[in-house]
Amino acid sequence: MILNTELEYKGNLFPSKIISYEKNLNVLSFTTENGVILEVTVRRDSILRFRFTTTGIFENDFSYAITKYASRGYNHLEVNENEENYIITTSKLICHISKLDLRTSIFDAIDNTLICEDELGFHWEESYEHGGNIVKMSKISQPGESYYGLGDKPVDNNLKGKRFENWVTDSYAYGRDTDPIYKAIPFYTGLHDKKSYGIFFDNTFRSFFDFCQERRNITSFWAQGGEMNYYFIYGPEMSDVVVNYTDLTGKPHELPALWTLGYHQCKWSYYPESNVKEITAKFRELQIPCDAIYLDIDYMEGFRCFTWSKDHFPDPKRMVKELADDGFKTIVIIDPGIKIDMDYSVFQEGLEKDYFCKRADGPYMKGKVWPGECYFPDFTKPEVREWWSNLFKELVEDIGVKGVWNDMNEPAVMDVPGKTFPNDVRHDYEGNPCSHRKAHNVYGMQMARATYQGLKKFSYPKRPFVITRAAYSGTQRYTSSWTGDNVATWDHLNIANLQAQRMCMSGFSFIGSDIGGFAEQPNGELYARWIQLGIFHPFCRTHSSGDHGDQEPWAFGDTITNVVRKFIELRYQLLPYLYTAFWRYAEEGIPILKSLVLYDQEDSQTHYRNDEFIFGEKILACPITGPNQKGRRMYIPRGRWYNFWTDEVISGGQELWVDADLDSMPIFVKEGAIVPKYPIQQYVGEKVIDELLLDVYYKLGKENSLVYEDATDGYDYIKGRYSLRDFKLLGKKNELIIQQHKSGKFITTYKTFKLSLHGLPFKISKVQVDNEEILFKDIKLNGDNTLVLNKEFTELHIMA
Ligand code: MIG
Repeated sequence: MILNTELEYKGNLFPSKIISYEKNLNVLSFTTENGVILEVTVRRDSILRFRFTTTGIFENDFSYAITKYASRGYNHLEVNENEENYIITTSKLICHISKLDLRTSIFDAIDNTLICEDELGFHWEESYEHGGNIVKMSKISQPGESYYGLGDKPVDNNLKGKRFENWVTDSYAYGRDTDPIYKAIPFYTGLHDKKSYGIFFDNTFRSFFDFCQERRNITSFWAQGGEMNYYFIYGPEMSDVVVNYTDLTGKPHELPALWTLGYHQCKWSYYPESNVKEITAKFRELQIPCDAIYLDIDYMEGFRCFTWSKDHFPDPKRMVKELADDGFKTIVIIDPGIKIDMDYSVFQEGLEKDYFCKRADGPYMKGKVWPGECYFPDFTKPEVREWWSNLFKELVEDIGVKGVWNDMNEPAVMDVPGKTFPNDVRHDYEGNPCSHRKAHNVYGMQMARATYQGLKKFSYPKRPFVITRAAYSGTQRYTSSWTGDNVATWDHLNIANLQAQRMCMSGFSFIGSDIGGFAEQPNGELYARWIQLGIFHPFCRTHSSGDHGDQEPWAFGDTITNVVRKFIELRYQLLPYLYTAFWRYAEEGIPILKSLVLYDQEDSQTHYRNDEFIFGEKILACPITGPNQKGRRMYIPRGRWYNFWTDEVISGGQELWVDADLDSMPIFVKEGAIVPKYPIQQYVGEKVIDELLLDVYYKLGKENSLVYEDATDGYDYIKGRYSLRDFKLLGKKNELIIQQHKSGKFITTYKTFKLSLHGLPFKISKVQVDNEEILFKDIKLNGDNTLVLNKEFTELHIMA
């Protein structure tokens, strides 16, 4: 009889010395005496994947995060060895792997700078309770190193000195430093010696990151199960790190329709129909642009997904059509919990087809959410996603809903410890059955993906639009997102700013906050300041819980209404500029918002900045973040910038006071920029664009600007029907030259550009278009330095 019930605690275990090495094309395997295998895959010259097993065998290699469209291929790969190390060399990196214990050090292949170095390196602890290992990694933090990324963490940009957890969690009224919250994006960027690299720890179990908190010079990450499986991504530019991470985990599968970049109005809840109509009518009456109106959970019958309340919305199809006729797209919420109700067809079908999640011993996973007791589809099973996607047929195809908003998909469960499923719940995980410990962080992602598949199918030939609250790395391929249940306080305006920037540097640019705050009520000033920030976020929506009063642009009196209108109008004017930034994101993975460190990492002043950010490529914005302010100090990054309101030119690389009364905010435009603008519209498509305004900011020297346009919706752009204008500006003392290179087959509705020349240092006396002098009367040159000319030019000379 065995009497000893004490477990043998072995503590941390480590790889021992390498006894064999094998190379299979770009996959290098190193096996140690104690049975650890390290597999290094050279994905690109700048991307190495490190994967460890302690059992002599790897599990099936499957990841929800990595996209099949990721680029692969490298220019150079060489493996050598000396007494201590194996040495892997690509054209960008040199990686040493210690023969003694598998520890790695990575160097820049060009100048040999040490970039990233293991401390203990890979180690593990056996998990008696669940089996498998707690997998761990520790690295030495280099002198002066800073850290960025990790998705939606509500903290200052630089993560140094802090520890974080990744476990997707419903976090009503979270605050600064609350952790974890809604998203799990286990990707960070390190920056030292003006060089930047990234680490993506592709492990969906509950994971942790410590940036020099526990020990001053050590950064570590670990997970409660699964494999030590991470990608090392080298820059040295931080923007390249983010671009490569985004390439690996995916760019949006299509551009969003232009209207999704307009202003959206939401509340929990607008109902019944008459209330919805009142709100939309008020937007038009007050001439405040708005493209989308939201229905929260009360539009349903007893919170049953895919149903409508007969009392509140007797004829949804008619209503949705009437709203559409007035330019409003209707967006509805869909949660994962399916009400246990034998008379409810969605429930019946899910039950019959065995689509609901079950506990380890067989019973269904039963949990309480809005509809009462529910079962939950297992979205990690492809067949279930297919079924779910088809449930949208009526909503989208027949009723005409234009977007779906997935909430509670962490998954959130009420009145239970942990606020989610218990750990033992089983999931299919794409044919790799596992417990909730492994599937939790991807559950919401897979729900949003299934919703996306439905929207894509039934919106066709238009583009789909989905919003999700929960996310794991890669979710950006399918959907946009918001930052969850924030609060109407000034600090939350700061948090929203940080979260949007952080999501953008974590590969997920289609992000915004509940403008004004979800919980509690803002005063007019806070709301106006938040709108000013919100118009620079890729997703721009006011939302509130509605318990604390109204939160529409007109809810705070005329002064505020006018400020709000002014900034939403600016958003609409800047739509072609934002759309171009989105196109660059979808095409190349370039984040739409750039924190100053991402914009100029060589300037160490940027490493701890939080408030200022670059919107697109050329606009610098900074919100006012407190009450009663008439301006603020802010850091202007290096280069020369035009004050957006006054055209005053200032030199960056310094902190400055900038005036900004309530009807203004600090906005600057990079010199040399050409910023495209549309006329103000009440909704996208209200007007036929008959002239493109180009704001041209003179610079002594060169600058490039892009303008991307297409049909604003649909898929023709994929077949080449887009219009891309590449402008090259060259400013001289007595001359301004603009060259235009046009590509794509889309023909824009307008025939002319209206150029507005800012900061021109001379009086115009001659204008030449494609080598021919043009008479002033033919170009409509005005005294205020605006000129109207045909959009087809390739070279324009404006001369003194
Ligand atoms: O338990 O649907 O974050 O945006 O309005 C609250 C009601 C559920 C949480 C979402 C919020 C939404 C609300 N939901």
